[in-house]
Amino acid sequence: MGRLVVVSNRVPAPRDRLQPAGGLAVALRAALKEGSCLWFGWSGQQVSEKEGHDPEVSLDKVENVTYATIDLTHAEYDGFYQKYSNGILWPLCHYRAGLMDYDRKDQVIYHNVNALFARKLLPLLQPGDMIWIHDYHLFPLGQALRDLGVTAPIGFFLHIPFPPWSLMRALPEADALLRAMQAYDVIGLQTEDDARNMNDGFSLGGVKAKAEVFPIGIDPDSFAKQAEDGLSNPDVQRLKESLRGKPFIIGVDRLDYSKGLPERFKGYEIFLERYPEHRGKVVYLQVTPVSRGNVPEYRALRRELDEAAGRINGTYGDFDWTPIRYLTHPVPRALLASFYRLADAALVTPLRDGMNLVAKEYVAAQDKANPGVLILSHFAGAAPDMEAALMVNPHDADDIADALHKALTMPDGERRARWDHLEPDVWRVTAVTWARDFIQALGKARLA
Ligand code: GDG
Repeated sequence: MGRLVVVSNRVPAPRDRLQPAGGLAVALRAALKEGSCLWFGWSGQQVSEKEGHDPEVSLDKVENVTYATIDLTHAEYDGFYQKYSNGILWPLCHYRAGLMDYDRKDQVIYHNVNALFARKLLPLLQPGDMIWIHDYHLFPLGQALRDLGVTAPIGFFLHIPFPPWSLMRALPEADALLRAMQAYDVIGLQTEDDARNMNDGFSLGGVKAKAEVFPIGIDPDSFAKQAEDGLSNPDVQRLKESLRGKPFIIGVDRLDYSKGLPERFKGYEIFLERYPEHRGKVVYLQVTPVSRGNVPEYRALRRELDEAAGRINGTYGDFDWTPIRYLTHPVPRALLASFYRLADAALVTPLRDGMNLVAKEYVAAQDKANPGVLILSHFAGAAPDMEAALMVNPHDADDIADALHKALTMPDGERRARWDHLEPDVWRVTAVTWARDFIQALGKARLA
């Protein structure tokens, strides 16, 4: 097998390179035990504008992976990352055209940065390489590389949803973006719906390209082990003691409007109102690390959630009981796994989500003799394979409230039966099978 070249907006920070913390890094490490790999992307650093900005590539080799990164200027970061990727493509792909803040200037910067990535990557390429590009920041990168004469197989994977074409067309350059996707030999999406939507776009535009489904997963064995091993950690013990045997609900989401958090808080509020027997007992821990804090919608969401958590705690709380424990900073991964294991129920209620790995992590972390209940949105990419969860419509706070009551009063037999149905898929579709299947498809494209 030739060398794999991975391109994503961000590459793991130096401190995460020896011990990859999760996701893509873990999947690639497992899939690439033997081969070598180049991982190219933005360093995460912004530098001041200089005349004729031409960033240097900085290289760092850790085991079989060479990390190659470039800095972006403030203007590139703003136009490419904040505005076009996260202020336009992200809301649109999550079916929220109304939140799109479109400006043609940002589109130009987006394409310039994609062209810059192509130019900086080109001299690093070797004969026999396969290139795997990730996510919406880099839709046109394949075409930009082809424009420079690259003939290697190039694949693209979209981690987030792809909406129906009638909605995607709200993007002024939607047709052009899809035409550029012809540069890819393999296009991967998370779900059948996403692939169908993109293929509809291709066929309506008379474009020759095909999207296929490569669902992403986690590393369930190591996650399960982490969850169990972590139980003796003093911080996990501290959480356990603070619960004093009371029912415990967990939610873990980046602070993002796609995750359905205001609706979820409202659902919890209705639950406390409608089922007073849980008052003074149940504890709901919501871990919501702040992300993209400079994008206005995210700042507004944070204010809304601060207010809702304050209102719920103020209204229902007591001097010895806090209904919501709401954190806006991250919790270390080793603790999080064991927190899931202690939780009687998990709330995973995105309005739209490419996959949602938290749902899979929660299932993997459970004690099979006494598993907790997953409450899952119909609109997570994970939903079609996890219908044994308590499925909810995340827009319907009453539905969430009733599901919470049902989860906390569910007979043991039903809880175990539901988990028994969920478990096999979490172990069948993993980060490793995802990366392996995609890389195999790309390898075949080379031979075709
Ligand atoms: C995108 C797509 C798709 C969260 N808080 C903490 C923490 N996390 C970890 C979770 C999980 C990861 O972050 C989040 O993954 P998700 O899949 O849930 O969501 P996105 O970040 O939106 O990811 C998504 C994914 O890409 C992969 O293709 O599934 O649909 O939107 O692993 O555990 N980890 C730690 N502390 C936290 O406070 N350590």
